[in-house]
Amino acid sequence: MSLLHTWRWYGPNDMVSLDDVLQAGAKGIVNALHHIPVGEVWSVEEIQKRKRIIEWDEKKNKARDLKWSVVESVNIHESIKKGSAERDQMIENYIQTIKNLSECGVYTVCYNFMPILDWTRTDLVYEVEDGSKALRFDAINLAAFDLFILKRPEAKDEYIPEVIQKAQERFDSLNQAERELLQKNVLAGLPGTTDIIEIEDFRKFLAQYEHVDAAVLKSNLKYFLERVVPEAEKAGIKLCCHPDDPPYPIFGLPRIISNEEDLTYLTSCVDSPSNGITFCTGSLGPNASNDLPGMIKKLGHKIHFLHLRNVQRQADGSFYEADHLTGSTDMYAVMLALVKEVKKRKESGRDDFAIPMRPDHGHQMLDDLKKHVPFAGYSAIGRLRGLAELRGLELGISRTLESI
Ligand code: CS2
Ligand code: MN
Repeated sequence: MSLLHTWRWYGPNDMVSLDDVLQAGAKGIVNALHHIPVGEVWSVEEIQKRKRIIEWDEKKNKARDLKWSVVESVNIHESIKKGSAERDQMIENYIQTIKNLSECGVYTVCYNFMPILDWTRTDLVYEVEDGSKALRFDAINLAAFDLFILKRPEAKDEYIPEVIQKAQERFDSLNQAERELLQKNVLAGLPGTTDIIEIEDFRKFLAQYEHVDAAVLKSNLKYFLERVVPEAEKAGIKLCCHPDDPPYPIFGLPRIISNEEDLTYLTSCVDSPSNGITFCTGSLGPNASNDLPGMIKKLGHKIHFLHLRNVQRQADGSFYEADHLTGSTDMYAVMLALVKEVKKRKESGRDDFAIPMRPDHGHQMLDDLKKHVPFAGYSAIGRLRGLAELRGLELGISRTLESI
């Protein structure tokens, strides 16, 4: 098998231990220094400290069979996305951080370019058929939050009358506690933190994006890449941009990494092996017109990091996170395209054929249902199941292709 099987680990406070990760069969750790505020330089000392925690087993006094393979994420400071005054300083800091990572031997760096929020869901404990719990995005609940809780003035012009009507009915049917929970769910979701944005702050942040439409955000992405990618290339760093989740604008905020055209724009901003993609099937999946295996065929050579998970699309634009092999995305076709990409890389002599892959989120299930899960989507057993299924699928496809 050739993909590098990895696991997102949130650091010493994670509910899943590094010994658990080893039992899950992962070889690589995906980690970030979440305690350092966005925009500040990650010092060599801080990086080394974390690397040692991951790679060295103090109790046994020997190396663990785990490497810190990917940084997810060195987040992009809002000034870079908005194009505001501070951005040049923030870009300089970003460059220093990736140089420091390179000095410590960590070479793959994920980021995203979503304004203000990371992924957005309305329900973090949606019960699926088998009793396990998943993350869900309910399009009507989102509109209800936008129109009647956030009360964004432009919102009423952005939804069609039918959705506004349904959102009104939904809002009326929710009691106060349910409304508060909806607000909390929507405004959570910055990976690695348990912070929830205050609604007043969210309104302020939104106002700062008033003049940033998709064209401006795109040119700000280009500005960033033109300055950072050459330095990344010199340092041997592979940057990889994670797509928007969900893959369309919400709250009037532009989202520019949502489909094949966007990913093509991203990679064409600066043509370099250091300017790549985090291919997240779960983030691209809610848009039915995203042909995921087709995108891998065209853009596969630019993929530096893989997030594999499935979503089940629902009629009104809602979706929930399904099991890894079932749902609206044909995971077999995705894996087949990936195995072929690995083969192509091997044949052309590329040394980065072992693309790091992680099962993105997983369901909260079995014993984990009794536990407190600080980071939604990141309990152990659902991801263990996901990784096992994906690894089996990969093994089956690779062995079959080799034998015919
Ligand atoms: C992640 C992303 O938890 C997740 O879904 O895949 O949110 C990811 O951490 C960031 O967007 C990447 O910068
Ligand atoms: Mn992802």
